[in-house]
Amino acid sequence: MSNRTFTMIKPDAVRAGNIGNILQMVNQAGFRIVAMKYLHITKNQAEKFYEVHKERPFYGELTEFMSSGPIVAAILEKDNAVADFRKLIGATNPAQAEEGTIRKLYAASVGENAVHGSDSDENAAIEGRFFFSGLEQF
Ligand code: 3AN
Repeated sequence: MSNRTFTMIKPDAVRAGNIGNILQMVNQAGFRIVAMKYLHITKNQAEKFYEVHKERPFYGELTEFMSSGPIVAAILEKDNAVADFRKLIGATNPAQAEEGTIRKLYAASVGENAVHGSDSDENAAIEGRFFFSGLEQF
């Protein structure tokens, strides 16, 4: 069990003005920010990031959406980071997300669901490296 996860505040949540609210929930849940940046990725970069989903029917929609506006990308640290962060964000489909979770509060649909959270320690490391060099992690 590693103590880091990777997250993105997605374009829908950025557009809705929820960066501050979401970061406050992340901090209050005990996560420390190891690395963070605000950037607008290209469609090509989104396709690389989500390559594991390439065969899924929503791949085009997902990569179009993720490159539709700026995002906040971050590496977070806490004991049991991956599992605890997924608990904090709630189910992929906000209609099934528990009360008080980030997606319940701020996500509109399964496609535009406000935040990303890594699903394993291995993917957390891969995703963190996609956005941040060693010099950008503190
Ligand atoms: P999670 O982000 O909760 O791990 P995954 O890994 O199943 O969910 O899906 C990756 C991303 O693909 C989700 N965050 C969501 O934005 C998008 N996605 C998943 N299912 C759908 C769907 N049926 N239609 C559109 N987008 C979807």
